[in-house]
Amino acid sequence: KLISIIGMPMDLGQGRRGVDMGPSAIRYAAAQDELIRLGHDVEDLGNLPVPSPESSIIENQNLKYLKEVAEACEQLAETVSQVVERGRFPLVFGGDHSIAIGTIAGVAKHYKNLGVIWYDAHGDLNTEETSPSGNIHGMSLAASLGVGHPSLVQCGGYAPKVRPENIVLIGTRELDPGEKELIRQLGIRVFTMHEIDRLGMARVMDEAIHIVSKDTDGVHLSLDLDGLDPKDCPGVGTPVPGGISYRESHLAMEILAEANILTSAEFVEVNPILDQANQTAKVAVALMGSAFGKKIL
Ligand code: DIR
Ligand code: MN
Ligand code: MN
Ligand code: MN
Repeated sequence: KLISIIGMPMDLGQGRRGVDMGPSAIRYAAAQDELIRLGHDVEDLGNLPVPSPESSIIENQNLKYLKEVAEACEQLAETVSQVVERGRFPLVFGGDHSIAIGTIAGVAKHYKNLGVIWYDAHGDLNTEETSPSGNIHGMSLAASLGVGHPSLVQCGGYAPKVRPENIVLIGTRELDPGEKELIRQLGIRVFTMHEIDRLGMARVMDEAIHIVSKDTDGVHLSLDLDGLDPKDCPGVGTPVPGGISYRESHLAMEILAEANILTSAEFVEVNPILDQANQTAKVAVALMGSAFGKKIL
């Protein structure tokens, strides 16, 4: 594959400092070398500019740093779109999960129907009205579905980016009341930890792949490292116990690589300040390896 790495040092979408260093941590864990070893052509476009909290102000406690997040996502959408136009695979390093608004905006305009895999402990299906935190990283999937504030929903100048029937959530274990309501309303397929425990990851991935590739012409993987168990990925801002294991996650990525359906991906929420010796970034890179074709034999 022809892969273009884009770093998005965003920490305005949530409340804990340090996730802006996620792209550096992932690069330090040698992501590019790993992908080159697997035979891919890899270019790194560097980081896009994102304002720091010190140079920004919170105007609305229910939509923190709305203007800054929306502007940065517009830039990301433009950069991602250019990568797709050049026939390359956009691989975005976060940064908090608010950046998915930009990544998906940049990708989705090149597809009639984009499938999305949301690998996360959370649903990220909040809006200004339902969010208990006002943090935009908990609203990015809703915005991509066309639900939420116009500055987020209209990223890239069009909406919606994805249809509810073409997305799956995997690893879900913490949902706010408004998110549960939206899931019911839109009929979104959610593979919670319960389904992973009961069916096993192999069956969950088979079903998930069926859903995101049915009547779609592209599939985006949005992987929040807090989808994994905090024992394996301690360097995340909102850890939730009882998560997907390291092995299950490798299996999930290997099954995705076999299905060969991915057309873009992002790895988000790596926070080196909260991490133990860059373990979470190393897991991100190991999972990228599997997603891009690494096999044991
Ligand atoms: C919570 C946390 N549902 C919120 N969301 C997180 O603030 O909306 N998403 N951590 O990854
Ligand atoms: Mn998330
Ligand atoms: Mn999460
Ligand atoms: Mn479909």
